Parts: sequence; C-alpha cells; structure tokens
Amino acid sequence: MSRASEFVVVANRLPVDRVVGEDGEPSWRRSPGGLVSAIAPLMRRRHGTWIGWAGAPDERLEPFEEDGMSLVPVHQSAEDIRLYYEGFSNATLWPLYHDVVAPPVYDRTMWDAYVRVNERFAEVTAKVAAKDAVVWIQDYQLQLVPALLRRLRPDLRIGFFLHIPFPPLELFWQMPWRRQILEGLLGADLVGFQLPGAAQNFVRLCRRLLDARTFKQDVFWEGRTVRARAFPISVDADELGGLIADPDVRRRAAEIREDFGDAKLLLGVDRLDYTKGITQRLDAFGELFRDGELRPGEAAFIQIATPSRERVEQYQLLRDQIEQQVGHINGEHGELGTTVVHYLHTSYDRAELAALFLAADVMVVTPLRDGMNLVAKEYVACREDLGGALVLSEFAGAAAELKRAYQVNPYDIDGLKKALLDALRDDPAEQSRRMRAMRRRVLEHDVDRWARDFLAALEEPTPTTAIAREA
Ligand code: GDG
Repeated sequence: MSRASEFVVVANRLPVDRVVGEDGEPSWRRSPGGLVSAIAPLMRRRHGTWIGWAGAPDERLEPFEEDGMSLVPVHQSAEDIRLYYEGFSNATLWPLYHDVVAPPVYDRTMWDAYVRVNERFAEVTAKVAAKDAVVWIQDYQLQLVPALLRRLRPDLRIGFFLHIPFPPLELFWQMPWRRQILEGLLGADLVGFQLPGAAQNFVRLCRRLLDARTFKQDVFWEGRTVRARAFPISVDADELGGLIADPDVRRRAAEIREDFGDAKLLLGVDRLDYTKGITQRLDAFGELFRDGELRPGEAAFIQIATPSRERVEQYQLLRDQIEQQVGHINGEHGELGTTVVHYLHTSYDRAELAALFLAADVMVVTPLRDGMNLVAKEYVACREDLGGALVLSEFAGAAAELKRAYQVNPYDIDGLKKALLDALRDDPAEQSRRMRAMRRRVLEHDVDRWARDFLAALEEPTPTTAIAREA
C-alpha cells in the first residue's frame, strides 16, 4: 500500500483510462472531464491519493503513480460489477434518485454486493489515509463509505459529494434499505449536493426517518454535527477556452457549418440515458416538420448519444426506441440528400465536441431530471462569440444558474416546440444578451471554484450550535 496520504479522494473509478499504444503496450492516460481536471492540481499540491476501480474486472493491481497523482486501485470482480455497479448503483439508485423515470429494481443480492463493495472501499481508504487526513468521497455508488470509514478511522475529516439529485422523502421512502443509506451518509462531516433543495430533502429525511435533531441544514447525529450544503458543480473554463482558441477546432467548426449549408443547426450531446429527455426533444423537433413550421434543409438536428451502461436493460430498450424514432422522423420528413436528424451513437474527443458547440445555433438540453448537466455549461463556456442559444430543461440543476436560457418543461411537447422556435428565430441582439449573462455566471463559477469551496467548507471547524450541545 502507498504511503500515508493527507488528502484522499475516493470515487468508483480511478481518474485514468488504460490505452494501448502502437507498440501494443498498455499505459494510462488521464480521463477527460471536469472532475478530474479540477481535482488533479489539488492532488499534486497536497500529495494526494485517489482510490478507485481501474476499469477492468477481476484484476488486482498494485498502487501506482500517474500524472503526479498516487493511485490506489480497488479490486472488483465481474460479479461485483454486475450486482454493485450495473445493479444497485445503476438499476436501483440511479432511477430512484431521478424521479423514478424508470422503475427501480429492488433486489437483495444487489444490495448485498453494494454493501460488500462499499466495505472494501472503506477498508482500503482506512489504510491509505494519514492521521487526521481529509477524505473526499464521490457519488451515489459509495454512499455507505462515510459511516464505514468513520467506524474504522474516527480521526479523519470526511466529506461526501453527490453528483446526482437527492430525491424527496415521498420517493426515497420506497427504498428498502433507506435507513442504512442515510446512516451511511451521516458518517461524513459535510454532505454536498448540487442544489439547496437536495440538501433540504436530505435533512428532512434525517428528521423523519431517523428522528435526528436538525437545525436549518445541520443534522445532529451520534454527538456530531453533519452539515448538508449545496455546491453546484461546473466546467473547466480554462480547458474549454484553450480548445476554442485552437485553429484546428475553429476550422472544424466552419467545416461542420458548411456541410449543412443554410440550415440552422440544433445539437444534443448526452450519454445515452433515459433521464436525458432525448425522445422528448426529438418528438418536438419532428412535430415542427409535420406542422409545417420547419422544412427540410431549413433546420437539422445532430444528436450525439455516447454509449453508456449498455448491459443494463433500460438502456438497451432506450437505444432501440431512439433508433426507431430517428428512422421514423427521417422517413416522414427527410428528402433525398437532406436528412433532418443526424443520430450518432458514439463518443467523440473534446476537440470535436468543442467544434460542434461552436457550430450549433441551438443547443438542446432537455433532461427529465439531472443533478447539474455539464453540457449546458460547456456550450455557454464555448460561446465566446455570444452566438447561439440554449434550450434548457427546468429539471436540470443548471437551470438554477442559467436563468437566461430558453427554459422548458420537457414533458410539455408544445412548450418544447415553442422554445425551439423561439431559440431559432429570436433577434440576435436578444440572443447575445442572454448568452452574455449566462457566460458571466459560468466563467465566475467554474469547477476549480467548486472544488475549492467544497474543501474550504470541509476543513472549516464544525460549528457547535446550541442544539448540538443540547443533543
Ligand atoms: C453526472 C450527473 C452532473 C458527453 N459525450 C461525450 C463527452 N461527454 C461529456 C460532456 C460532459 C459529460 O460527458 C457529461 O456530463 P453531464 O453533466 O452532462 O452528465 P452525466 O454524465 O449524467 O453526469 C450530472 C455530473 O455528473 C457532474 O457532477 O452534472 O447531472 O448526472 O462533460 O461533455 N465527452 C467526450 N466525448 C463524448 O462523446 N469526450
């Protein structure tokens, strides 16, 4: 095991992906994404360690160094992946925490695997962390780790951040292991959520389900004060600024524009996930052709759907549904040489995504529920030219900050159609005003600030209030 670390990040995945070079030799490359780029510099500065799964089942790896970070792999068997990751994490927690938009599976074998894998993460962390170290646990796959770790190492300062929504009491109540999950989270000193509403849901549940004393967003539990707070995550504005300044990216954006002639370009970029509202947005777009509001050649939709959780049944069903829907829309409304929906079930590199953001007239982000949604913020961060328009679901966490987006209820297809048309047709001066306001917010609150705010709150001494003393 690597040396004791003062700062430890615990996440389901390590922040690196295995790549095989031309010589056939495998090596590691830092994973793309804001979370990793926000935390990596902090890790280097604080000689931190990151604990997580390396991405291949049934593989036992020794700790290693990569990109200035100490990485400690946690082993997972193929069965752990099936039951803990695809099962309890993504077939139970994911739908339950996203408004039950798909039915959650409640399966005791999956729960047992979730407990077992969380225990393994806690044990590894307990061995790696130095005395009084700061430990930051990430996301819904690891909600039991805070309490398991505290039992093993009461000296640690433990923070937890949930990247997805936290459901209201009326939904969370369904969970057969609801008490264990709340008690798991209460092992932390600070529990971070994307939005204040989620923190309130959590505090209310602690009061109602565990009979805990609470005061505002503090929960008093086993002689400690657990703070629940909101820290809206954001994007790596510097990385995106670098990409859009790259001449190759600009050239590629111009090329995409040219390919579509005079057509206005609408864009969706999502993991292929039933929470993202992909079918709703395509329905609305298709109906605009049916109604004669749009004609082929006048507007085209590019939908990138990155493959995700492909072994989970609901994801397979969704993929079939979208493919059928796209075929239907193109069959009904396309013309020879003019396709109206371009559906791409694949993943692209960051430069290609940035070029698409620059080329798109309207970015369409319509989740039925989303913790934050980084794509919406990435689009805004890329539109230095103040061009383009953002159609954004009210049910994305980002809607709380991006008030000048064309906000929609994705369940309301007529409302969605109207928002698409407004975003396509509004006066460019109005569009620029909206974009300027949104950019101000995103650039001032980038992912660095998110990470610094969370850690500053975690390391601040816990307030002792009158109720805490009484409790
Ligand atoms: C969870 C929460 C919360 C997408 N396609 C490609 C690609 N992406 C990138 C996007 C963006 C990221 O993946 C997706 O982030 P989102 O926030 O949109 O959604 P989730 O994956 O559901 O993330 C969410 C987030 O955690 C952070 O807390 O905002 O609410 O659900 O960065 O650009 N990246 C590349 N190729 C692709 O094809 N390279």
